[in-house]
Amino acid sequence: MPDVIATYFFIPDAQTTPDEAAKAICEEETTGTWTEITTRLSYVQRLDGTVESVEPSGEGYITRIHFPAEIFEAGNIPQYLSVVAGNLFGLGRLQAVRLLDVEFPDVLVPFRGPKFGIQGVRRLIGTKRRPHVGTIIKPKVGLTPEDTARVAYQAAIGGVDFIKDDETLTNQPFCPIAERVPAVMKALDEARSETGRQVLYAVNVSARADEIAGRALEAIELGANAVMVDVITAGFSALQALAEEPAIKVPIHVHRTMHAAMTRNPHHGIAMRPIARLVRMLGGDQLHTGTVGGKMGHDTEALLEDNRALTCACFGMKPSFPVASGGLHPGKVYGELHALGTDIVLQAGGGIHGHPDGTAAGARAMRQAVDSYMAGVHAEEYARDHYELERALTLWGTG
Ligand code: CAP
Ligand code: MG
Repeated sequence: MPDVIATYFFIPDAQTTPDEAAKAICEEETTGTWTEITTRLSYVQRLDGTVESVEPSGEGYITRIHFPAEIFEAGNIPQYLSVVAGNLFGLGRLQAVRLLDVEFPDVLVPFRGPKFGIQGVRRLIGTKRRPHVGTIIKPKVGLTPEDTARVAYQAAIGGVDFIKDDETLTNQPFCPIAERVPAVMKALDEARSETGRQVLYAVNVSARADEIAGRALEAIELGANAVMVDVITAGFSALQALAEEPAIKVPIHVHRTMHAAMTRNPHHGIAMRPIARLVRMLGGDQLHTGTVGGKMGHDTEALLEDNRALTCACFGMKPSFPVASGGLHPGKVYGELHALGTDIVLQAGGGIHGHPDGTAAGARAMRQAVDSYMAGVHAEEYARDHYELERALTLWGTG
């Protein structure tokens, strides 16, 4: 049976050679510990891991480690992570260690992947090639259900394709799902009667593991046409519970808040790539992966590879829609699309609701910026006869 192959960057401590460090990771995550033991029996050896390679890389080394597939309980994601991303991060013999990527054999991927994927979401919205424009209801928290619906209506008539709750809004008393969802969906129906366009609203259903599927079903019964989960804080199993619930027949938008605690340090933690692979395997239809010019830190080359992990042909799964979000506004659209391509969701919260003429104008400005890119016209030129875009570029520029 093929192995699971994990790739790590590491910096050994002063007393440890690179080979000893790689061996320590391998043993800790398979059948070893810090010392020889009297209870080891010869037949356990079939589960020993192997170090395939250790190569110098920058301030440290990169190693590929093979874990026998038999160690993994097929379909049990928490257990997979306990092996490839477990105790190793705390090993004293390593100054730093980062999980860069992980490859699973088919036998350990009994998951169906995204129900909708890029083409499925495009069919719901009615697009073929152009990037989708999304927005996040802002302020993050605090609006009443009625005012949330009012902001959603303005974004919809302005031309967004997708609206989501922010990552910290769930079911607080000031804006309960039972009131927020009907109000927003009524507003989107009104917008649709004016524009003829379907807009998805992703309700943040992040909750306790034993409540999340029920909360999603409640939101869908109330009319929600998409759901959202904060996959790091709620857990990968929460995403799996949503994706594998047959009655949940709407796209799943995956937010990654808390990811930067693991992904940001280039020497220690977990890179975005393994996270992206897991989210796609487990059924995320859309996933935030970052921007090339937004407010969060970014590494364009790594981001392109992370997006490829979402969209490449693998396991016969549908591709997940990469989401570029965080500090975006109409002046940044060209740079994002030029770098990332058009099979992308461009999301703007402040970049739409901060438009001087309000949310609908902000949405129009984002759509105009996308249309200018698709027409091969620079935004500044396009803005000459597109007032909302011109106002946005005057306020925020194009940098
Ligand atoms: C963006 C956002 C998203 C970030 C998350 C926020 O709002 O709603 O959560 O995009 O970052 O709360 O910051 P703005 P990432 O458009 O107003 O910045 O997508 O990198 O996970
Ligand atoms: Mg947010």
